[in-house]
This record gives sequence, C-alpha cells and structure tokens, in this order.
Amino acid sequence: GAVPANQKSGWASFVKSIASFSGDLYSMTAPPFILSPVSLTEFPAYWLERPELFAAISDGVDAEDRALRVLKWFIATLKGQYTSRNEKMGSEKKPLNPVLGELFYGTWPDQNGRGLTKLLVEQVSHHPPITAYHITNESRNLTLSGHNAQKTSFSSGAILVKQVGHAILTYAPPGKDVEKYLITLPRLRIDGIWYGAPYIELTDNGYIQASTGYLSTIEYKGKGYFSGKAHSIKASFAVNPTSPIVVVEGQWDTVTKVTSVKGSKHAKTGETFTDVTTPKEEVTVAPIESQNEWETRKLWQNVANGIRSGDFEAASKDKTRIENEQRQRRKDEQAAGTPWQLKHFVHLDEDADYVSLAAMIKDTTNVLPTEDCYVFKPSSV
Ligand code: CLR
Repeated sequence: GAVPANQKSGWASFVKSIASFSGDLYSMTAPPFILSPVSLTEFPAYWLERPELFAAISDGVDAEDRALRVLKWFIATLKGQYTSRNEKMGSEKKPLNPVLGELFYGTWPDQNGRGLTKLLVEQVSHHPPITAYHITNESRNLTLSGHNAQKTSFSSGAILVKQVGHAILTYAPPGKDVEKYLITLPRLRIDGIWYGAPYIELTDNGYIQASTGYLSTIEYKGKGYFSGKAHSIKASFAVNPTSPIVVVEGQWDTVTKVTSVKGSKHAKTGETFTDVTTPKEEVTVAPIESQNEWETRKLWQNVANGIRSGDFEAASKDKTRIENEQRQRRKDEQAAGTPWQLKHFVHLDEDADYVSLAAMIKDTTNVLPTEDCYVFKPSSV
C-alpha cells in the first residue's frame, strides 16, 4: 500500500477523525507521509501556468471570441489545479495551512509579446482559511481577482470539498467597454483515502458568465459517467438563454475537442479545443534570501525542508514555533484592541460584479451558482 508501515496507525486515526467530525481538515494532525511542503497561498499560481492562453483572451476579435478564449484558458488550468500534486508527489497531499497575513508574490515573464503577468496572494483569514489573489497582465488589459475557501465533508470514504469563492476576470481595454467574467469553481471529490493515495475528481457543474451575455455551463464527470473516462468535461457555450452554439467535450487533463457548433464562426466541429499534454510554465518567485518574513517560502522554509528531506522532527518543531508566534500575536492584538490589518485586500460586504453576474446565471439556469459569504477586493497592488 501507499502508507508506510510505521505510519499505518497514524493514518487510520487521521481517517477516522475526518470521518467522525468532518471538521477543519487543516487543523487536523496528519501523518508525515501525506504532508506537502507547499502552502495553499501558492495555489492561485495554477491560474497562469499557461500564460499565453491567458494573454490570448485579449486577442479575441469580438465578445463571443473572447468568451470562448476565456473558456479555453480556464479548462487548460484544471490539470495543474487538480492533478499536479499527484504528478509531482505521487498523490494528493495535505498542504501547509497558511497563517493570517502570509504573502506570495510571483511573475511570468513577458515572452513572444504576451506581456508580463504578476501574481499577488494574501491569506486574508485563518479561521476559516481564506486565500485572496490578484493577477494582472497590464499590457493585455487583463486582471483576475478572487478568493478561495473550502467546506469539507466526508461521505462513503471520500472527502467532499465545496469551494466557497469565485474568480472574476476583467478585460478593460482603454476607451472601450469593460468586460467581466464570473468564474465559479468545481466541487471536488477526494477518493483513495483508505489506501493513503488520495486523488481528486471534479463533480457537479461550474459556470463562466460573461457580462456580454455569453454563458459557459461546465459539467464535470468522472469514470463511469458519460464517457467512462476519468476527468471528463462537457462545456456548453451559449448566449443567454438560447441553446448552445458551441459544445466542447473531452478530458480536462489531456485533450478536449469541439463536438458541436451551431452558429459560431469562432469554432469548428472536430477541432482540438484544449491540449494540456504540453509542458506548462511555473511561476517565477524571488529567491528566498530576498523575501521578507511573511512571504510563504521564507516563512515555511524550515518546515518545507524538513518535509522534503524526511526530517519530520525539524519540520514539526518549526511548525509549532510558527503556530505559537501566531497565537501570541492574536493575544497581543486583542489586548491592545488593534486587530490585524490586511496588506493588499479589503473586506467588503458585497461585490456588485459578483451579484449581477451571479444573477445572470440564476436567470438562465435557475441555479444560484455559489453561496459566497466573503468578498475581498485588492486595495493596493
Ligand atoms: C484550493 C484552490 C485551488 C484548487 C485546489 C486544489 C486542491 C485542494 C485545494 C484547492 C484546497 C485544499 C484541498 C486540496 C486537495 C486536498 C486539500 C481540498 C481547492 C485538503 C485540505 C487536504 C485533505 C487531506 C487529504 C489529502 C489527506 O485553486
């Protein structure tokens, strides 16, 4: 099996504890073999691992073309988001639980005219864990802003993850109309828990609603459903509220194809829509020596090194130090009556873009896409 012999009982009690109170997975102690040295603040980088597809949104010749390019870029991010830990580390792992105020900065260089893309991530809440991010490609007039939180439960051996949060993509060419796209996030089902070899399948529906009226309805299915293959996807692209003008089907971790076109000049039946079998491009991050104490890789340096080298004692020692420091900080703040100040984001009660785009989805599908209680907008970038 995947569980090392000396960690079998630790794994069994970890699994029992998730099954029994379906609580906060982050705060639960898990055996070393399942720990990842990567903090959740690094995850928003998955959005840009194909920078040329993101930049290409602005090459769209009309609103329909751009909305299709948004769908294409989005589908191409799924492999990195949901299978890359299995590829790199052999299974899904438990990421490091970011501390309040943790920061992650990165870039993808300007190449072949695609423009420089910048990423900014901040952990904006610890209980519950919420990560906010802001991605900009100025020369392409594109930004992607969003936040991630999760609600987890346990059902017949699987961890079910409901993503709370969304992303909003903005295309704002100077002197022209601004276009916005609301992107809702899939639900996850984590299987393989008993064997200690967790992996993700995506389930249910997701949406990308454009302010220009185009709506992509994305169905996620696993093995044994309409194609019998893992990681299946079917995206129906429509103008509210008529039937789809383009349908895309296939596997989000390999290839999808256009399977039907009814009245679109931007897609051809049979053509490849996404192909993610080619290499992706990881984010560029400043060397640890030049990072400050709040930056992810500096903050977790010793813990990550311990996990990577198998020195779990060193890892857990430094993790305890970080957690104690945080606890003390919260106490001091409470005593002084000065709560923690976020650096790059502000908390809002309501996001007008989200509200209006979510209402468009509701009008068409009768589904209110996400139940979203947190809104974070960049304050200074
Ligand atoms: C975070 C937002 C990203 C997509 C993404 C991918 C993997 C998810 C992660 C999100 C949230 C945390 C997560 C993880 C897979 C496993 C992990 C649900 C949604 C949980 C907390 C760890 C469970 C522990 C078992 C693996 C033992 O855009």
